[in-house]
Amino acid sequence: MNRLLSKAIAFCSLLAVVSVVDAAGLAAHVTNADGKPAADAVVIAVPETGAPARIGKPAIEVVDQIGKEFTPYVKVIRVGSSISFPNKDNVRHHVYSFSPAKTFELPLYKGTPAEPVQFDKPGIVRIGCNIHDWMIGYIYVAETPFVGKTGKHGVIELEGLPAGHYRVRVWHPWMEDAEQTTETAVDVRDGAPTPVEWKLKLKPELAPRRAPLPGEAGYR
Ligand SMILES: [Cu+2]
Repeated sequence: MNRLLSKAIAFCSLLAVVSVVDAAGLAAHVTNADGKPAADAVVIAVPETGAPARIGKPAIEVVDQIGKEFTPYVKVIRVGSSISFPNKDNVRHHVYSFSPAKTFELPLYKGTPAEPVQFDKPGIVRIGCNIHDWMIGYIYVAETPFVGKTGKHGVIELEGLPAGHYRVRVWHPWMEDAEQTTETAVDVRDGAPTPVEWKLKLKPELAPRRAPLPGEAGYR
């Protein structure tokens, strides 16, 4: 066999291995108690065998303030990542959190604060604004790179998981039961994504999330 051909064959078999590894994944489907899709549900997969693969690096992410709302409402990051909180409104905001996973404060400001905030502990960080009480958002700081949140159809596909045993759980800002009660053992194999489903009891939101419209009752 000539050398070029054997190199080509070696390259193709490498591609085959990579595509098989990439094929393993989880397809999560989350609904409320009535079976309606639950958006903004965070799905977390923790490998049972060995340490989580170091995929990518902690990053600098963004949570905007637009129209007196945090956007996105739920932000998912890996532990060690940082978030910048640019204010895109023409009023000042005062962003804070009292959550044990990260207590911080960005006193009244416009524009982008100079320093992003680093999240170095896993957990849930509830953020608010001192001026606009309805402004609430959540940051889910995950201990694993295998994490994502559902879209409006209540579905999230986690891709690129090494095949193996995982403890998989779900969190939603309005869930009644503790996050730990949702944990389930899942065997992820190469091939089609392994399905996992949850039906969550969700509380009605305690406070209206949208800013009141001009002329409507409510504070500004
Ligand atoms: Cu505000």
